[in-house]
Amino acid sequence: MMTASTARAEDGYDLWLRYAPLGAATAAETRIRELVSPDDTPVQTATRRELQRGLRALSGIAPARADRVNRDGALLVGTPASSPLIAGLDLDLEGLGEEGYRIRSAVVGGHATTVVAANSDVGALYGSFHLLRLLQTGQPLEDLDIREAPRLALRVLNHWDDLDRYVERGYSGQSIWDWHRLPGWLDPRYTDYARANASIGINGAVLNNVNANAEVLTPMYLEKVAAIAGVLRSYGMKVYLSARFSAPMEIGGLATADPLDAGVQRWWRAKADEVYALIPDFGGFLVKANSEGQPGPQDYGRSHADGANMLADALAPHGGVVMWRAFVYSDEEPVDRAKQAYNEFVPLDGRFRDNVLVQVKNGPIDFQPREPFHPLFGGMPKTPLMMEFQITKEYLGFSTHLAYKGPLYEEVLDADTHVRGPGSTVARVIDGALDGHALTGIAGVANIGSDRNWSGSHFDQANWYAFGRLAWNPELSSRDIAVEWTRMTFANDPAVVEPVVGMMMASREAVVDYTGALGLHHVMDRGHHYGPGPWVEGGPRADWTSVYFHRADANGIGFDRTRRGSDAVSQYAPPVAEIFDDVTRTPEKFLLWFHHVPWGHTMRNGRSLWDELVLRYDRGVNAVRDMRATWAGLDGRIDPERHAQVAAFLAIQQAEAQWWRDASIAYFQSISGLPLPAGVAPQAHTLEHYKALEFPHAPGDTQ
Ligand code: GCW
Repeated sequence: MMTASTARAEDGYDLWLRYAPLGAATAAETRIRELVSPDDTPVQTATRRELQRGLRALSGIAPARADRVNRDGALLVGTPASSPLIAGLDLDLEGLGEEGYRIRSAVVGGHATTVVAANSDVGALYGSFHLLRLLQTGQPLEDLDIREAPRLALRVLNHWDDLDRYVERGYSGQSIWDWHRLPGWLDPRYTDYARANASIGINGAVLNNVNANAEVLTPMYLEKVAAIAGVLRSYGMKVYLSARFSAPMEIGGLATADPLDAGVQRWWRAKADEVYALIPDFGGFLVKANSEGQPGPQDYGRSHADGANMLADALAPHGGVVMWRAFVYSDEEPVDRAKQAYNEFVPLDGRFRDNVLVQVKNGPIDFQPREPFHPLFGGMPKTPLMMEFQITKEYLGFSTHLAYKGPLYEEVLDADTHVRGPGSTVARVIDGALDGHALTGIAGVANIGSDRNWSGSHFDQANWYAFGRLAWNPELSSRDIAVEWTRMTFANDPAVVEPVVGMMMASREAVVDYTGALGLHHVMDRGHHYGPGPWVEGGPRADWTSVYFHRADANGIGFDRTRRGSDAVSQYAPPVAEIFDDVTRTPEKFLLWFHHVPWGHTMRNGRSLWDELVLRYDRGVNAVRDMRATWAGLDGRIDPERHAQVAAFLAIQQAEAQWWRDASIAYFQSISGLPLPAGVAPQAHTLEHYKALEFPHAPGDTQ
């Protein structure tokens, strides 16, 4: 059946801000008749415009604009400073900080009114987006009494975007930053990007790749950066840049980048002054140093703290921060790669300046479909630790596979580090509650590009959305977020919401199953990381191969990280370490992450490990087949353009899941020498066939 909304052509550009018309009954019940909101600052203007746009589209009728409340059904927005009416209400706005807000049903001037009140314009903007979300998701506007404030201070996207618009690990077109035409041409996309981010509370963006080019710090580029900052500012967003540690040599003509060299320190101070003269609210620098070939303080025998502090001192007079990445592993170090960041950084705890955050990936290896939480969370109590999640799906099927990462984020945030007893969750480490840090943050490696639908696929928009919502409140449920997103992105109809949310919630586990379950990791093909490659060995470094990580041999499989092995388990607090050290207590989802076990190891369900692994591959493929069938059943309930693309991508995913399954089984069977469990179909081709496949132009191949 075609309804009015499914008849609209949709290409995904509007994201979750489609403001699709509400049904007549809902529109009549929730209609805002009058809008009273200030319009004196850029943020106020942005807020008012968004409300007008949203309210008009949702209800079909534009609200009247007024300076005071004249009728029932009014919406009053502002701060005590911007609105005498709000000041007169004497609302309790304490504890909301600069970004929080209240939404209240009240009687103003004798009229039923919805009030969005905050301490700052940005808070009122966030509150307005929240109100629009209530309307979009079909909530009643009665008896509202909402108090919201973000749990984390810095909620930023990391764009791995190069200045030539190549996006490292990007699967959605080119960089949205059109550097060549900047600053003269401000693509309207920048505004829509900022709107989308503000709607979920993201308040910062690192514009360029952590594998940084120093040129972004030259005057020509800083002018372009300032132009972007000008657009983002109206939506409460700050810009940050990735700083290349050797910039003083590359663009400053110095002979060294030694952080203890006075000339180098002067250079960075002058550079910071120059940046802030152009961008007074510049956020600061993100740095990847001494990692995967990037320059850093260790090139001069200095520590990560020396490097971070030197930059922190340059930024401090202006209020900027340094986000120093902990994603480091040495190319000589024979130590288990999973242990290296912890070994490097824990001794530096307490040695960083106040305006430094150490940014830690969610797990100790690298954004795999499943990893245990990084042991640095809880391991550096004196240092604010920032979470780094990947939103782009480097290891979860690029943009064609449907994999909702909300459950992955949730699993990590909810993980209990036990460092201060039970309840010491990763969420409470990063929100500062556990160790009393006020400077807190979270970063997501963006999946945004020049594709019309921004993220490469319609469902990948949900990962951007979920990241933002969890950045605001890391204790939200990923299912609730999926419901919200589905209602706004597709429809409020339960016949759409239930199946779509069901698909989303099962999707990440499906990817885990068909790429390698039970704690397997880093088994993808080399370089571009597209498709299976459990056979990958040799090359420049052992810890870039698959065999290093799965360690499969005739006897068994898995990386022994117990006390008898690499002892990575001891980097966790004792109650956690004991569990991970004990094969009978380790959650089976992490079995092969922490243990090398015989192929015949008995799983909790009584099956052998080998049989279970094979059945998991099948389970993953079957889950994709089910998603496809579910989606096919939604034909006619979703607009045809988006429905068709999702359907085509699911077909790709099914074929690739089968490929992952077949190739992986072929490889592991060549090692285990065991027969497939009864009833399991053999793989379609020989192992040699899968090993010979090459993808010379797959995204990520050339860089
Ligand atoms: O995930 C890996 C990627 C690299 C990336 C690196 C990092 C930006 O394969 O492309 O480089 O991690 O996070 O620094």
